[in-house]
Amino acid sequence: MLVVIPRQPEPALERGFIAAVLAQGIDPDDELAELRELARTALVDPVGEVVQHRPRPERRTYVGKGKLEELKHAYKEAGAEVLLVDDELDPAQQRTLEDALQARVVDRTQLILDIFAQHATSAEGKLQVELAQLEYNLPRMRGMWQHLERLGGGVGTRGPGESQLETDRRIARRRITLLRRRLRELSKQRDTRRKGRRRAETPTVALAGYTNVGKSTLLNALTGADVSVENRLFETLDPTTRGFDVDGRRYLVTDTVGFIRRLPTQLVEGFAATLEETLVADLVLHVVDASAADDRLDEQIAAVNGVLHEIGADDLPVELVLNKIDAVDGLRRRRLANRFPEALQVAALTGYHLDELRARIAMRFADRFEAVRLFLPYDEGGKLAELYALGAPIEAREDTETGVLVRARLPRRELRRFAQYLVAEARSERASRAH
Ligand SMILES: Nc1nc2c(ncn2[C@@H]2O[C@H](COP(=O)(O)OP(=O)(O)OP(=O)(O)O)[C@@H](O)[C@H]2O)c(=O)[nH]1
Ligand SMILES: [Mg+2]
Repeated sequence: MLVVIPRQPEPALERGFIAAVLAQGIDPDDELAELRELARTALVDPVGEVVQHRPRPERRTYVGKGKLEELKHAYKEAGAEVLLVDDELDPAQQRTLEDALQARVVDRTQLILDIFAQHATSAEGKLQVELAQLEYNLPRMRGMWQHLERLGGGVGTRGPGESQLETDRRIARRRITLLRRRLRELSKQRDTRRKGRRRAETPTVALAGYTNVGKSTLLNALTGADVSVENRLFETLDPTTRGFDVDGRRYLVTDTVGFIRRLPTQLVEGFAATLEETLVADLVLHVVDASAADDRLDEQIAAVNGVLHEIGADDLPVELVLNKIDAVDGLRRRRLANRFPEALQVAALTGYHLDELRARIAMRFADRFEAVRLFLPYDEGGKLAELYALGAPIEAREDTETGVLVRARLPRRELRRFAQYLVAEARSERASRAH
């Protein structure tokens, strides 16, 4: 029998209205483009905007008293269902706006937290998001309850001598402690995996960059991985590591969470463990979207450098990679080449210049290894195992009667350990015969 499965309807978009307070001289279009992008990623359709220019947000009403009236009006006119605010609100501002508009108010931090919650797939990612959400909510709990009390809502059952608010906070704090502990354990496990890679001396490259610049696409293209790629923000939350080979040498590439300007502090902390993957890399590929307008490009580069600094990764060697170059015309390519003469122009999507990128990566590590010939006698069998344990690529291996002759690339700092087994190129034949 034929069973017809109805197609999943496209998720309906909520109608969102944007409110932003901007300092004089800032172009609202530029500034709000990102918030609109965030909104769409969170399945909210931005249907209107009110922008207030003032040096800083007003303490109680955020937009200022006079502007609040205009906002109320415009919000209603637009038939919006939720108000999105381009800042992190304090609880009092949030309450004032909710009351005035009789609407749900979501600030920038909460919006980003929601997106992270939607996109978290691994157990660790989910724990990190939950921790960040609790940390965001904890100082706001008082506000929540006061809100209900003022509206005459019930406050539930309380333990003796304890208000509902205190109970909830206690539960939340306990959960935060638990989540932190669990995340520390997971981070330790990752450490162990990482140490394994260290021991193998496999060069590790971390992809860092603003969200949606094409990091995952690049990982896939370089290594044949199949990490999810979407034209939306924060598609990737969990680090993925895959390898590729150049001339028989293996290189590992790690793709991590994308950065954003003003990344909520709760997330920097929550995702510090994930970002550590960037920290322990030998080389950072700072991927940028070459098709972005000049000032957005500058802003994104600055934001990424800021986060790299914050996690203590700013002394790592960095290669700038201009991705999406296929979406850029010849003139702009030349201008970019002038501005960033060192940077490789690539297109992860079409594969353009990826061999060059692989070669560039290999070059950065070239001086780390030395090509050697070793003769390892059978009666010192342990040495051969040691050599393999290094993970150094064995380029050739020949078994003779008395031992094994290998051609390998050794990490420089391991050379001494094998010094007595070194054989010169020309002597190798003789050496193997003599043994
Ligand atoms: N034209 C063009 N588009 C690209 C290129 N590389 C990636 N894209 C597109 O850019 C969008 C984002 O790509 P992702 O690989 O998901 O970007 P990301 O940096 O991993 O993004 P997050 O994980 O969200 O931080 C997708 O629509 C890709 O198809 C490229 O070289 N050229
Ligand atoms: Mg990604």
